[in-house]
Amino acid sequence: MKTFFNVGDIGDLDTALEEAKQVKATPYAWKKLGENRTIMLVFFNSSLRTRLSSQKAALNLGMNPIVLNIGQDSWKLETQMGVVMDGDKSEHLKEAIPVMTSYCDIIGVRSFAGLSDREYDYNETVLKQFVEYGGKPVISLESATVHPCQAFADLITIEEYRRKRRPKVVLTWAPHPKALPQAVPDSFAQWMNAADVEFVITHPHGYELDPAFAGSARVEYDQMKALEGADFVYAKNWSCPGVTNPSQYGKILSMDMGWTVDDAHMAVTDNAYFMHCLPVRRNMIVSDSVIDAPTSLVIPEAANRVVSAQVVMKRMLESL
Ligand code: SN0
Repeated sequence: MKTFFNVGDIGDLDTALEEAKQVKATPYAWKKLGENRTIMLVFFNSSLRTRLSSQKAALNLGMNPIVLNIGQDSWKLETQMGVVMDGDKSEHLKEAIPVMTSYCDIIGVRSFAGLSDREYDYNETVLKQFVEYGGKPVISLESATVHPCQAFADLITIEEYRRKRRPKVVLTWAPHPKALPQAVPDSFAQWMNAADVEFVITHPHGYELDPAFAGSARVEYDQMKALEGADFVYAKNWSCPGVTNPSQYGKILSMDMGWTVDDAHMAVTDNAYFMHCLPVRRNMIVSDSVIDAPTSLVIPEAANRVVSAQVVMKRMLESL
């Protein structure tokens, strides 16, 4: 495996889920595979789970992880081509990437959407430069439009907790005080469309996800109707994807607190589990009562981030 960006990169999902089960049961069985191998984890943005679960997954495989926080520990990096570098950016990605990849066997990159230039974000401009100038396998640790390690962990969690062969999974938008990227809902939609589940997306008008990710998923604008009979409720805020109106890209269109997932919302589900990728703003996205209930999966979901990362790194090591 040379890249881990999209669901297609992992191949057959049943095989991947079976491998995840094995990795979870015997995490240290591949300690020799990563011997004398180095993974570099590069962060342009903050992280808690991604950083720690990626390091833990690498250590489980016997690899040496190196973490770099761009702009804090390193020079500030220029990511745009052809610019006069007379500002605060001291080094260009065109040099920084091949230098970093000369020190490692696999590279993971976190680079959030800037949310101002839709084309720049949706072309995955920064991530693609790591492929082009790095020459080593690349993992997206949340880039402009995808967060595949999260979506894979979400699928593993759904597989573990499902009580029906084909559960109903509802992705619901919820309010947030800051404009957030679309990477988490984009990837979640992409993976749920590929999985054997009944998938419904609900959000206020204007929040339509890019069709490349939403695919043929059912979109229901009435949140309560969408949640009826749900087995899994996956809450997430995202800013305007700019599908229907490109000039609104990255903007907050609604702060409607009626969309906060609370007991009244969960009451219409089939005793659904609650999921969120974290970090979560309590009593904005979800009420204390719902996230603190025994049906909340946020902690096991986060724990599965080690499992998803380890399967991906294992596959990459096997193909080096
Ligand atoms: C990120 C996002 O893409 O929504 C990371 C999620 C894994 N979330 C945030 O940036 C939340 C920031 C905040 O202040 O709540």
